[in-house]
Amino acid sequence: MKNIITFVIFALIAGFSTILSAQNYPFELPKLPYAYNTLEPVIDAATMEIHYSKHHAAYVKNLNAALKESKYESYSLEELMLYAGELNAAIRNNGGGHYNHTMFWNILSLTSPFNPQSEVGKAVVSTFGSPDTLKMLLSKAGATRFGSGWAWLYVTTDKKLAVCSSPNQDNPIMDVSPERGIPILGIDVWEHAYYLKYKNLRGDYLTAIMNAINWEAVNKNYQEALVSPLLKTIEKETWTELNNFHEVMAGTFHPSENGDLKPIRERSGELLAKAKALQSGKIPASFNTPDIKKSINDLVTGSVKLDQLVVKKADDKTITKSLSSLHDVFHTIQGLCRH
Ligand code: MN3
Repeated sequence: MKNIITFVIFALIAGFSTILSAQNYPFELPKLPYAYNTLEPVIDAATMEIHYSKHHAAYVKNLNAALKESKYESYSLEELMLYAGELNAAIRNNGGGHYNHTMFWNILSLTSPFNPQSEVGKAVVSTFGSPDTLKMLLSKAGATRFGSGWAWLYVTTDKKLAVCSSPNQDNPIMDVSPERGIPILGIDVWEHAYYLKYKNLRGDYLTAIMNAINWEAVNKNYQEALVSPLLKTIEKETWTELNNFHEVMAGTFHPSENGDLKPIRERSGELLAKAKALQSGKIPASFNTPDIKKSINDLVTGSVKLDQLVVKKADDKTITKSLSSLHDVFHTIQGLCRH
């Protein structure tokens, strides 16, 4: 019975989550939620038609071609964003293009004004002071992005609102982005988004489009981002001290599984130093629990013991056992490795 209830709750949550997170290969061009001329005069019908039916369609087609028979065929669109740093340029650029444009069509409207009573409205006012200040910051981010790219309003891992821009088809979900979080409003500043109507005047396009934001859709994106498991994943992936410990753990434990104890005999002191740094560093909010704190303390205790065994030149079997139990403790924090 409990399993059934859990399943039903999970299915409900999954059903409410964004369309994007459910997407998998082969990806499809989503239906445009309005006619090509709906956003006139801010975006003219010709620009909208070319942007959607040529540019976005090409991203989807090229993404599928690049993914075909690659090891990334099984990745969701969000997973492709998360691990963009290891993707080839075709998957990264076309995957980003598909993700970003799918959001872009949905956050535009001439009939959904800013609502200070909405959840995102309250957050915008408390973060930026007013919607006009936010619009100014977004316009500035878009105007100062050299070449092609995007301006973003996104939810940080601390669940705050922030503004940034990205080059090409990158976005803040990507591990290659200096600013990390979940985008809830993205403005395309590629020339193909405005050149037919605004020519070289990107600033005029930005001023106009700030008054064509679908704030109801942004509010929905905001509320979904706050509870998204993706946000917690990004939070963990940006936990520097954990990543540093992981790097030494992976570089010593995996060779030991194949009987090679040289790496741990050389790096046990380094592993201990990384464990201590993890203990004294800031724990991200979602991970700041008594269980995780205990595991981190256990990591330090275990690393001290392991380092002492290495110093005393203990035999391979003893070292392997100590490292293996340390690895088990690590995974109560880290979760399962992706590789
Ligand atoms: Mn575009």
